[in-house]
Amino acid sequence: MEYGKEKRKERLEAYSLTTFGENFIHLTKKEQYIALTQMIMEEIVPKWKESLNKYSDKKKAYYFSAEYLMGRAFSNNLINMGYQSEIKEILKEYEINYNQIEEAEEDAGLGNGGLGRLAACFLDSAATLNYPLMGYGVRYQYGIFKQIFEDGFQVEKEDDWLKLGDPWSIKKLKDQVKVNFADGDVLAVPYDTPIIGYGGKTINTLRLWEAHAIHPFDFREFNEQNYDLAIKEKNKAEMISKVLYPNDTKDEGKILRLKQQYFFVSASLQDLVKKHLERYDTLENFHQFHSIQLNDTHPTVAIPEMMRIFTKEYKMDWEKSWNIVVNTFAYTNHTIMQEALEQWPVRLYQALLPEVYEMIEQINKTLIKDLQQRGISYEKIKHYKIIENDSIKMAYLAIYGTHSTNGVAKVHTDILKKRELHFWYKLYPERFQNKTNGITQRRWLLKANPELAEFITELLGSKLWITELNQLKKLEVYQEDKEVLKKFLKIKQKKKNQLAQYIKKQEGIEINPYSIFDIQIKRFHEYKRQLLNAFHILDLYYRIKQNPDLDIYNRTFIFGGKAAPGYQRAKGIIKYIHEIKNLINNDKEIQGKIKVVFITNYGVSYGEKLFSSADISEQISTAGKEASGTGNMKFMLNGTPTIGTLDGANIEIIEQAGQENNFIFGLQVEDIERMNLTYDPREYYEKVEGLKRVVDSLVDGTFNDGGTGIFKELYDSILKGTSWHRADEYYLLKDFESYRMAQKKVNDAYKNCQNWAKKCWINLSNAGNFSSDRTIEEYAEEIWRIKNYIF
Ligand code: NBG
Repeated sequence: MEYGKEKRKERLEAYSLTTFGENFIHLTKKEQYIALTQMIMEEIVPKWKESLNKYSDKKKAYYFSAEYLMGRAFSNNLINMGYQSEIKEILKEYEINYNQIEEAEEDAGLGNGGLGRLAACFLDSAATLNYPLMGYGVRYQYGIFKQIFEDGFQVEKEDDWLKLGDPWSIKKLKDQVKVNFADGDVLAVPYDTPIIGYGGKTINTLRLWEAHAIHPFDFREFNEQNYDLAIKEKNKAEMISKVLYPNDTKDEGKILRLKQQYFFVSASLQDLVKKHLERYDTLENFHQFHSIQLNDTHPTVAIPEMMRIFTKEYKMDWEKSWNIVVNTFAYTNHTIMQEALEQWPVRLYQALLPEVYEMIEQINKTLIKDLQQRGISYEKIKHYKIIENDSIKMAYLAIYGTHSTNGVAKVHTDILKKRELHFWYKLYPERFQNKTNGITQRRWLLKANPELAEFITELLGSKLWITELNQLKKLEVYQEDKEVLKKFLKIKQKKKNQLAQYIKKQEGIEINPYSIFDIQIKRFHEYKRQLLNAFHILDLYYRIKQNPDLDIYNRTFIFGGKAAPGYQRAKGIIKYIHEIKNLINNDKEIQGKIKVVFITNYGVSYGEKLFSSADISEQISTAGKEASGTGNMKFMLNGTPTIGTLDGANIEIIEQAGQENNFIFGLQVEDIERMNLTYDPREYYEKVEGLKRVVDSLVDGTFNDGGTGIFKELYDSILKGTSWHRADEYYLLKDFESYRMAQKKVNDAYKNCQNWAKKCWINLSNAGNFSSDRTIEEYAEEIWRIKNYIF
């Protein structure tokens, strides 16, 4: 039963009064957002319960992830429930601006980048396709830090997203469990958030655990006037879910991080085991009802933990338990970057989780025995050991303890099989498979770009694309249709105007909405090569200075992204881009031909505005390094051509949309394999016209790094290298010339409006394959073996 408008207004006033003591109209925007959400939750919750009940006796899948980058829920939930237009009407009657309410919600930023956002897209797709998929994770009090800039340097501020509470989640005290650590037990308290599928038929759950002390207050210490001691246990316990580790593809070997991993994994497994036993009274059929996906190695401790629960707590024999474990778990690898392949020092595990460590030792022993029985030589066995040199290799544990290992794009999976995990692939070829990433069109088109969404629906005469993205292919027939392309360009212009206004408001920078919007938004990492983009911009600037008549179309270069707080080089690149920005934007001679913007605090909500208004998508990582990328897909879905390397999912994007509709440049994976040891960046530094000039800007006094020495360090990393990294590890200098040529092609192609629009259109029409609906379907059928129930 859905409420009518009058009933909704009545409930809204009731919540306003009981929560805030005022009528709705007198509340602040944030309070109005909360009252509205409470009112909406009142309608959602009964449907949610009903939905969960429907598949209570079916096999379900579980996503174990240390990160969920959900963004805002308000519009998304209204759209998926089908309530949005009526809520808009209600607000209109109050003369309240819908967008202001939307913007009052904090982003739920419980993730770093692609890995966490993928988890969010997966939840949306599974619910939409009526698959029973539940997410488990940590309810960090502080999400990914808020980024501000001081003199062009990144400064991190805490992200207090729960300041006013989170009206979308419900605390489930009755499901709290105890998690044991050698240095003291803690309570895990779950908060459930509804994950609403499009159309509202299926509502799944995201369960995030919050850490609490068992004895939060020590009265004896209090009476002794030892106030700090009185709350010592509370502080220590709560620290576990206090803050998300702000690392992306780099991992900190910290005790707290390990505690976080074990905390949510142990709580989630206890939760599942308890419920399973209540229903079936045995664990022997556990794998027939549960499929658990390990999102990267962060939750891999689930494997020994489940062995501990089965063999120690329930006295099941080892082999039987192992069989259930392997059949329950599956593992996704998200990177080949060495520093992100987690390894934990043995002593940490021994100190913190002695019983779990015992299990890992036992698993390692069994593995070695296994290998010996297969006749594998002692020499080779060394390559497989889970425990070696006093460290635990989590990726190996993840492959051995699961029935499926997947990469996230074809080329990435191939590299895993051929190189990084070759030994394991030889041992278990049947365990390896590819699952190319995807994104949800509900957020990244329907919500982010309602103007384009409406036009698509109009052309297709149906909304089917919202749940079947392959429908977009039917749009291809319009690729020569002048009227359609004109309308597309008009919509793009509208989005660009909106973004220009927003940037004016947020960043205080005026940009020309008719210039080419050239956008690179992603985490800052050397392999993603924001520095290559920066070098090209600076080169362009010098060329315009030399030749004011240089034939260029006005362009706005937009950057956004955060650097891990401890990643000095990435922070140096951010500062360098700010320096270039100041030089160019303050130079009157340039007359606005080019402009540089660094947007502050890039995240999901900012992304919605950026992806939909981009003219060109920068995907320029060193070939072989970006596992997949998902930003590339968001641009494509909004009709934006890519300038990029043949890396990650770019390769599959090109396969679908055609090389001629994108701008591909640079080394390929095989080229790099071949060059490897012979590459000398100095050769290019000397010989490529203009290159020396831009690289030298790092050290010749053109720019000021505030005395940190970081520019010199960047310069050395490119030309000299260090004892642990080769010079120009990411081939910036080698790829510079071909990048510049590709950029020239972008410039020339953009001048022909209709041809440009055609490229955009073909990209959009072929984005169907990159829906996370497709990805989820593959996981469900080929890994989880669960069914979607249409009730
Ligand atoms: C990231 C990769 C991206 C990929 C996302 C999602 C990690 C460890 N990996 O290329 O760098 O798109 O995962 O799979 O964050």
